[in-house]
Amino acid sequence: MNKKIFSGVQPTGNLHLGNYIGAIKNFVDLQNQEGNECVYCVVDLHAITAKQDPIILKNNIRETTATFLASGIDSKKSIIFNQSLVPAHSEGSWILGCIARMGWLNRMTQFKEKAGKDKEKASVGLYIYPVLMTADILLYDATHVPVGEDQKQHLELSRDIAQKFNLDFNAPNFLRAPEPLIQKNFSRIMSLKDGTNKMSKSDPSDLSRVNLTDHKDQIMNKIKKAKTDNDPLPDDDKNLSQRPEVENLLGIYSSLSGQSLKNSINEFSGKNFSEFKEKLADLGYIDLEDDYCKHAENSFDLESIRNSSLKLAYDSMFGAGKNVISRLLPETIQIHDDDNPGFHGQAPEPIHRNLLEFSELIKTNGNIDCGLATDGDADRIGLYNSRGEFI
Ligand code: AQP
Repeated sequence: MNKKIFSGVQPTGNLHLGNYIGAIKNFVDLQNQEGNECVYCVVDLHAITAKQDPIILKNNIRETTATFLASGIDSKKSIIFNQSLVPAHSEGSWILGCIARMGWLNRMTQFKEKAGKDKEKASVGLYIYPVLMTADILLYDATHVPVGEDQKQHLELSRDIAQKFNLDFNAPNFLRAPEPLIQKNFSRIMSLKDGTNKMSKSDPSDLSRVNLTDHKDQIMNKIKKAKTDNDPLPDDDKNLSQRPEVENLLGIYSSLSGQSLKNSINEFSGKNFSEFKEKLADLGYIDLEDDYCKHAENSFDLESIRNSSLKLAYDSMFGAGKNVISRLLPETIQIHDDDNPGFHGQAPEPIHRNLLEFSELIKTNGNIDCGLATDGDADRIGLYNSRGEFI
């Protein structure tokens, strides 16, 4: 079966080995499988659930896109854009927020972890983050969502929301419940400083993670300083769960070398940590640097990829009558044409008006050399003709 893939990454800082092993490596593999249709989104609306400096955020959107490209995501094969340029994500999130139940959201462990002890001070956005994520996925009628293990619970929530919507409105299969695609092994990479915490962009210590843009010597230094314990490297996997840091390092090694944990243990049994760490640091250097710099420096390329992808993203939502958002609202408020029960009429003031207008514009200008683009400050979206003029 051809898969329709959707996934996103927050532009909250440098992407790290956890993002790479848990998600991006998988994005590239899926993109390269014949017949798959992939949408990879830089989810900037998710990023603002925590306070962001707008200038740094803008820069991070660029850097995340450059890292996507340098990691092997190909803009000719996959759709790449940033979420805030497609208003349907926020619109869908509101509608689906009216379907999701408080009790469901109260169970989300990521909110508990990120909000910490003082959850009264966390943003409402952080609390409803999984609803926005549900909208992201359902908008594109995605069949599969590649994510790290930490997002599994959110994916289950997306399925619950889709199923409740279909049930509430007696619309079987109207929204598709997506399947998570989670690596079987090493799907949760932990911090280099604490094997019980996941590797994360927002960890204040840069020594806790290997950034995909780190130089070789930086990686060597971080791996050398990575926490281990006083026991030797194990000769079997028994008791590894009592040694989370060692288990994590061996897991990273296994994942990057494409071998089982058992084989990695055999490879290093009886050897000392310095030898193991040296080999791990070699593998941990994913050679993105040249490609990354090339993409990061060429902001014109990034803009044009985003702009051409945006059109594809809209097309993908509108493709084959699958425009979920334009049907969500009529479905929700149950506007039916009695003579034709299969047809759902339009809401009087459809909140998806912008989207429809854009779609019409794109269709009517289909033969003209133009595309969706932003103005110079990337704050406004519209149609440009081939001379770079707003039309
Ligand atoms: N440590 C991890 N191990 C495996 N997979 C991971 N992912 C993130 N961290 C790990 C996966 O990477 C994808 C993108 O994640 P994200 O950036 O959207 O959000 P996140 O999960 O919250 O990642 P971070 O690094 O922890 O970001 P911050 O610090 O900003 O919250 C997802 O598929 C995720 O599962």
